[in-house]
Amino acid sequence: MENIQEGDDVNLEKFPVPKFFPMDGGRYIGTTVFIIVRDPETNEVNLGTYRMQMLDGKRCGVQILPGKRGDRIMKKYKKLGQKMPAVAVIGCDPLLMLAGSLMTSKASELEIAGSIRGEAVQYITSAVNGLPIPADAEIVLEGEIDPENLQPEGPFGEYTGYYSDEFHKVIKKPCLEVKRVLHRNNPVLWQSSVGRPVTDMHMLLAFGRTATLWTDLETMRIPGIKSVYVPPEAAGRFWAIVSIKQAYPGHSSQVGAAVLASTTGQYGTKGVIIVDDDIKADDWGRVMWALGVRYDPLRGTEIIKRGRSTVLDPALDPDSNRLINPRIIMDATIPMEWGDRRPIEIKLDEGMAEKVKARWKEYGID
Ligand SMILES: Cc1cc2nc3c(=O)[nH]c(=O)nc-3n(C[C@H](O)[C@H](O)[C@H](O)COP(=O)(O)O)c2cc1C
Ligand SMILES: [Mn+2]
Repeated sequence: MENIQEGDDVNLEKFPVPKFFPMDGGRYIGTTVFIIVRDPETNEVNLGTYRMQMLDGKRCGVQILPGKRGDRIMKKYKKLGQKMPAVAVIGCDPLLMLAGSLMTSKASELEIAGSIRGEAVQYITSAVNGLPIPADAEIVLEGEIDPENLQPEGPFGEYTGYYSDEFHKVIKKPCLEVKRVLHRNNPVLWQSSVGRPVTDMHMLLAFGRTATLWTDLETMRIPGIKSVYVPPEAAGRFWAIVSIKQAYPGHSSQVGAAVLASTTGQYGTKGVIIVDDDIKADDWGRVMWALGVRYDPLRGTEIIKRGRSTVLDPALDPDSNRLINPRIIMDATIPMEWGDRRPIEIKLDEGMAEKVKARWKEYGID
C-alpha cells in the first residue's frame, strides 16, 4: 500500500466516512470491514465482520456481539490483562469479507478464501502488531482493542430494518485505537447499504448462511438434503427452508432439529420450514403452497423454547437480556408413513398436453 499515516498523523477524518441513516449515532467507517485478531492461547488468526463507528480521528467503536469468536478471544486478552492487537481491513478480495462473516471456529478464514481461490492469500505482516494483512487491501487500520475501555457506540440503522437498541439505553462497546493507517492511492472506502431488507447486505448474509447451513447438514451426514435457503427478505438470518427427499418416517423432524442444532442455524434462527423434494427451497410460491395444503399445524409444528438469539432482533422483549429466543419448526412435508394413503396430486395427461402444445399456433394464441 502506497500511503502510511503513523502516530500523530493518524487521522481517519481524511476519509469521506458516511452517516447512513438520519438517527444514526455517528458516522460508520466499517460496514464492509473485517477485523483480524489472534487467539492468545492457540495462536490462531480470526477474521470477523463487526460494524465500526468512527468515534474520532483515532478511534472506532467496534460492535463485537456477545459470544462471537471475536468476543471469546477478546475475553482471553481481558483475563491476561492485555490489550488485543487488531487490524481492520476495509476493502479487499470479497471472498475474505465473506469468510469474515461466517461463523466458523475450526477452519481458518484465510485458508477458506485461499482454497476457494485456488491460491494462498497474499499478505504482509503488520509492523505494529505482527498480524497478517491482505496485500490487496484498500484501507487498513492497525492498532489494538482494550477490553477494559468501553465507549458508547450506536445507535445504527441495522440489517433488521430497525435502529439498534442504543436509543433506549447506552450500550458501551470496545474500541479500536488506531496506531497506523495504510491505504492505496485513491482508496475505495467499501461500504454496505445495510438497512431494511433487501439490500446488498442481506444478499451477503443469505448467500453465506445458505451455503454454510447446507454444508453443516451434509457434515452432520443427514441424507436427502436437496436444497437449502435462508431468505434475504427475512434479513438473511431468521428463517431457513430445507427441501428433502424423505428416506424414512421421522426424517423431516430430524432435519428441522438438525438445522437448529447446526453451527449456522443455532444463532438467531426463528423458524425452519421443511418441504418435500418436488419443491425447491427458494421457490417461495411453492413453499407457500406446501404451507397451504401439506402443512398441519398440530402434526407439523414443534416449538423449541430456548435458543441463542441475536441481541439485534427487534422482536425480543425490551426488558429482557435479549440473549434467548424461541424457535418454530414447520414441517410441510407429506408424512412418509402415509404410504398409499398419500393425497394424489393432479398431473396433466402428458399425451393430451403434447397434442395441445403441437397445435398451439393453430389456436392463434402464440
Ligand atoms: C455486513 C455485515 C455486518 C455485520 N455486523 C456485525 C456486527 O456489527 N457485530 C457482530 O457481532 N456481527 C456482525 N456480523 C456477523 C458476523 O460477521 C459473524 O457473526 C461472524 O461470524 C463474526 O466473526 P467471529 O465469529 O469470528 O467473531 C455482520 C455480518 C455482515 C455480513
Ligand atoms: Mn471468525
